[in-house]
Amino acid sequence: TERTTDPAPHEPRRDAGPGQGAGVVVVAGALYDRGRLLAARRSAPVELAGRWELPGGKLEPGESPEEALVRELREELGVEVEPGERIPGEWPLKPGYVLRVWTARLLSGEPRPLEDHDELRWLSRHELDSVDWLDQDRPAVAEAALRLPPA
Ligand code: DCM
Repeated sequence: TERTTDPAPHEPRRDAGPGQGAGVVVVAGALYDRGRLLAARRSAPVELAGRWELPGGKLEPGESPEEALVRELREELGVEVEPGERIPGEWPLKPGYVLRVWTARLLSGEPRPLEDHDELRWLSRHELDSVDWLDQDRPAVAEAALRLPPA
């Protein structure tokens, strides 16, 4: 979820370079239900709108990544999830931002595009290439596909 105030004091300068830590961590969820993976189409900002992603958002101060994931998916999709394992790897976003992905299992609720998205789709393994994923999400989606539980 994009905050309207920019940037908060805990966030690094936009030109933070190597040796300045991970910068802003964005956590996203590979959310599974009955052998399918959830894909979410972004509605904003304009340069990302229409592209598909694993839903998530920025870590807030004091939060663990798992806590941030639970909060973001509650806010954006209206569901409760249980985080699982981290998908190995880390992918650069805009300067100073990195994407890290966890698997997650749907506990309750039916995902709805409440914030940041205008469409959601549950994709089975053979449907994963049917949407235009954000470039930075593609390696995570490939890894997530390897972990798709049976239907
Ligand atoms: N982002 C991304 N891939 C994701 C989730 C988020 O590239 N799976 C990017 C989009 C934004 C930033 O991370 O530039 C913060 O996301 P949000 O606006 O959802 O908080």
